[in-house]
Amino acid sequence: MITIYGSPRSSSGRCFWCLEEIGQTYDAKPLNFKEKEHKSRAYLKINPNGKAPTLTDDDFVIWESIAINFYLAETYKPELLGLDNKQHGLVLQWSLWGIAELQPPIIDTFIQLIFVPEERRDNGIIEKAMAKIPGLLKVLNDALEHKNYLVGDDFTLADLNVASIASLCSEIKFDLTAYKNIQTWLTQISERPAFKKYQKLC
Ligand SMILES: N[C@@H](CCC(=O)N[C@@H](CS)C(=O)NCC(=O)O)C(=O)O
Repeated sequence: MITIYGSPRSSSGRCFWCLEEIGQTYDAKPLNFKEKEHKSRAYLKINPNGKAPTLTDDDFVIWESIAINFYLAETYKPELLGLDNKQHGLVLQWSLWGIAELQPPIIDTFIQLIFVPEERRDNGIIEKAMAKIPGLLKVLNDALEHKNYLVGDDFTLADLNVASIASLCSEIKFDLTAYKNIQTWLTQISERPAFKKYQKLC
C-alpha cells in the first residue's frame, strides 16, 4: 500500500501528480504544520528532515520529492523515465536542473510574495531572484523549440518535475508571454487527465 505524507499544494504536489500518472491507488496523509506534526517523533522516524513529502510503499520509506517520483516511475510506469539510457539520463538532467536551478529563485520569490507579510517583505530577495528567472526560462523555452516534450516524443518525468516548478510563474505573477514554447507546453500538459485529477486535490 502506498501512502503519501504532505499536501498537494506544496512540494508534495509533484508526487501527487506522479501518483495520478502511474494510476496506483494510494492513501494521502496530510500533515498539520500548525500543530508541528512534521516535527513529531513519529514523523521524524520516517523523515528525519521533518519535511514533506515522504512516501511509504509497504515497509519501504523514501523522501525528497524528485527521488520519490523516480521511485514511483521506475516501479510502476518505467516509460515515464524515457525509452533508453540516454533518455533516462536526460530525464534526470532536467529533473535535477529543475530542483537545483529553476526552483530556488521561483520559491524565494513565492515565499516573499505569498507568505511574508507586506511590511516584512524583503524586496532585495525578490529583485535578486527575479533577475535570475529570465535566463533560466530561456534555457527551458529554447529546449522546447519545435518539441512537445523535453525528452523524446512522449511525456516523461522531466516534463512533470520541471512543469511542477515552471507553473509557479503564474503564482508569482511572472509574465510568460515572451516564452511562447513554455506557455504552449504548460497548456498542453494541463490537459492530461492525471494532471486534472491532481488539480482537483488542490
Ligand atoms: N527538497 C525537499 C523540500 C521539502 C520541503 O521543503 N517541504 C516543505 C513543504 S513545501 C516543508 O516540509 N517545510 C517544513 C519545514 O521546513 O519545516 C523536497 O523536494 O522534497
